[in-house]
Amino acid sequence: MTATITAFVSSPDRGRGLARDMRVRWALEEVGQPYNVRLLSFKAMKEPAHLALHPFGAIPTYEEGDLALFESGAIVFHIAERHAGLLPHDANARARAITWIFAAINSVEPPIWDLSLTRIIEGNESWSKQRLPLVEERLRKRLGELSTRLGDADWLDGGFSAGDLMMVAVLLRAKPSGILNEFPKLSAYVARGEARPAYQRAFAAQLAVFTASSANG
Ligand code: GTB
Repeated sequence: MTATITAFVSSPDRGRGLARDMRVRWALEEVGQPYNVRLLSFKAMKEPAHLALHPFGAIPTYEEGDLALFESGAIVFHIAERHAGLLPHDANARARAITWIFAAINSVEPPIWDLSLTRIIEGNESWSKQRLPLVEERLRKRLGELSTRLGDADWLDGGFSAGDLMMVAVLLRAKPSGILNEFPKLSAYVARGEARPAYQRAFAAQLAVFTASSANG
């Protein structure tokens, strides 16, 4: 059964692939599964029909037959479990790849998200300028630790896995700040992820949505 995901009808990132539907599209492309996309306005995301799918009124969601999921991490994990290509067969290697999915969402995404909030959402607050260096240092510390672990390897633990997919998707959010560039090994890691054909297909698909929404005003 073809899954249906949700995405912004007009993404605030202007098609740069930073909204969280991108990681779900990428996972589906990696495992070769076709998918439908239901596009939502911010208003529609807060209406009962969508809130029944997503308690927090956000994207992405994932529907497949009787199954409805929310949370991009859970969705990518589900796709990786159901289809070959994103998790190793060896039980221990599989557990480590799953650990990297959690690490991306729980340990790396929060300081990146905090930086976006401080710069964009809280940017006009009187205390924002004072807080920014603390938030940036916290992110640098976490990226330094990740970079040390990655070392000169191509991927975090052997071959490319759902853990790398999630980590690259998360790190992409740190790119616009310029801080990712301070970590050449991580920049190269992200570039390797972006170069994957499945990533390219997913990126083109979400960009086409933004381009169409701009053309329609
Ligand atoms: N933890 C959830 C998950 O991983 O699925 C978080 C879901 C979430 O916050 N989704 C965002 C959303 O729907 C879209 S991705 N927000 C609308 C709302 O909550 O009302 C977050 C996002 C937004 C904008 C940019 N951007 O402009 O660059 C990037 C990422």
